[in-house]
Amino acid sequence: MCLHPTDNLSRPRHDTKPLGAIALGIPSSGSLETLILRPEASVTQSSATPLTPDQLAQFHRDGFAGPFTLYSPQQMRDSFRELRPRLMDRRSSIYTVDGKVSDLSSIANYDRHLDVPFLARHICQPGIVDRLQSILGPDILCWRSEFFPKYPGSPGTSWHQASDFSAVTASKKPQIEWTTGDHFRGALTVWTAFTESTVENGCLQLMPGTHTKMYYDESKGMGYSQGADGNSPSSGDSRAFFGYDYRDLQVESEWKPDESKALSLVMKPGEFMIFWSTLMHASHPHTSGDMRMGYTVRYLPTSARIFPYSDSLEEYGGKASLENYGAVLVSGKDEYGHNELRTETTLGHPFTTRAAPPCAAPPSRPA
Ligand SMILES: O=C(O)CCC(=O)C(=O)O
Repeated sequence: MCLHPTDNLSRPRHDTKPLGAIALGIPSSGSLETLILRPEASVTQSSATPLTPDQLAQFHRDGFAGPFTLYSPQQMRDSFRELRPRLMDRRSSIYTVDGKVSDLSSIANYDRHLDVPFLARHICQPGIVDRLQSILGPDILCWRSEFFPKYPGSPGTSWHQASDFSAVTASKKPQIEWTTGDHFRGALTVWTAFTESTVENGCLQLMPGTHTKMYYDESKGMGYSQGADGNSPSSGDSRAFFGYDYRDLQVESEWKPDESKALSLVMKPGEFMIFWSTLMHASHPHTSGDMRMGYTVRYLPTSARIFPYSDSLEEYGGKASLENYGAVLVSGKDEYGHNELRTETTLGHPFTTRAAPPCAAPPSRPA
């Protein structure tokens, strides 16, 4: 029998917030990862931090788990201060357009874990990967990472769901495909607060329990238009989706997201949430002073196919070749061989693959 270590830390506290939202302000569990500031430290030796049975049950019911603490606020602030100038240097990034780095679109924010050492370590952090093992089983790939900055005056991110991520692509082809059971959809998203994340600076919002039904039909596709508006929530505040309008995908044209069910995830720097990309999610507009930075990493089981139909990315008004792209094996083994893998960054920093737990949970997801 496989026993999970007892987690004696409390579940998130739910506080009432304006707009009918709920703030999750308390880090719920998990030991602090203290290895992040040591450049080549081996992280495979740290003790396991799987989801507890209660957290896993809540994850299946609600489609999310967390927040969990990965770095202390001070570690995160220090790391992000060092990281910001490094992010501006895209010479080693894998995406280029016509010989130049694609810096005009959101593609420029993609997959910097493939060149930036801090991010290369981040995607493999045991505090993240152990919890993903509880959901996906032992064999896990990092598909993609992306930054979601919000600056003062930025609109909120529109409510949306993503299953195969085809809606934003010019080809309208799925970017990912599950091969093991048609009830699996989407990617597991790990959203880490690299700064304070508050209602005022645009924190993430989630709608519990919406991950098992798609309210958007990605096969309809959306046209890209810089500055396009997004779906307007009942509060009437400003929302957009980086040049796309998710209302174009609505299965029912008159439907509106029921924001009375939304949670607002107030998080400290260094905390993270895990949620299905098929969970309805959004963020508040930024109405205060300091920028908010979220870093999203998307994970899949090794059985999934990544970019099965394309050798380039064309979305968000940009286009870039995938010739240098590779998924990263963050846990276990890849017995499928469906995808190109990268074992090190473009600068030669090796990725750390977490060993499968002795009693690995099978991939699990309610139909
Ligand atoms: O941070 C945001 O505003 C949106 C994040 C998001 O859509 C995602 O992580 O998938």
